[in-house]
Amino acid sequence: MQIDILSLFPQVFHGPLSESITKRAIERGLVRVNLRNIRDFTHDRHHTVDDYAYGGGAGMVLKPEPIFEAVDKIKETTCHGEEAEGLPVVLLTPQGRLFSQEIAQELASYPHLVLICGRYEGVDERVREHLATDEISIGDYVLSGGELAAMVVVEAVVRLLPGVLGSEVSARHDSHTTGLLEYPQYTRPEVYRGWAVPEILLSGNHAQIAKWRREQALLRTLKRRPELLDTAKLSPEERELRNSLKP
Ligand code: JD8
Repeated sequence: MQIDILSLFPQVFHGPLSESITKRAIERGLVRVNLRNIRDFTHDRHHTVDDYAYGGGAGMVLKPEPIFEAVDKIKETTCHGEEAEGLPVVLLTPQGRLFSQEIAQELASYPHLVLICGRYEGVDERVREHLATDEISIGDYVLSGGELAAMVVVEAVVRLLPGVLGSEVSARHDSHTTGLLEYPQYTRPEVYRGWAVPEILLSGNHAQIAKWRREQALLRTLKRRPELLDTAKLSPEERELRNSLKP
């Protein structure tokens, strides 16, 4: 997969991209990430990327020309014929659809992805209307620009690409797409500051351990994120139990 990221601050991506899973995925050629500075697509002496908002108001708006030209360049230089047509061009914006694991899966299915990061008061509306094919928000809180949101999207998508996670982890993940929160996990020491690991986990009884973990996941989900149980994969007994507790 190829991911092109347009930003006024492309340097900020180097840290996250050069660690851990994303780093390995890039090294192994499973994903290629191109960082492009929107400022490089200006033509005036001052490399102007923003301007005042028509109609007035505080703050600056990103001009459309450099962003359109950057995407044109990506389409020219990396698309072999028909591919440019269906190329997803994602604008990160507080007004986008709320990012989720489902959207990550959808994005991971494309061979090529373009992410546009705005700054200041956002981008000229014509970018949204005539260039972006999709708008995504990572949550209802205010960021200063789209960069951190794009990093979240990249990390969530890259993890899903074939070969990125080890087969063991991805198999666990598959079976774990239960829609429940995770069960509590422990490692050594067996007792830390007087706090002991639950005895069941030391029993070696794998059927009992699996049962305990499932219960813990269900109870935790019920307590913290009850709405997840509406769509979680539950056994008939679990569904019955849940309905008796909260109809
Ligand atoms: C892009 C500029 C700054 C600040 C108007 C739009 C995403 N979940 C999210 N929260 N915030 C953003 C986000 C914020 C952005 C830009 C994404 C470009 N800003 C804000 C206040 C007023 N702009 C986001 N995805």
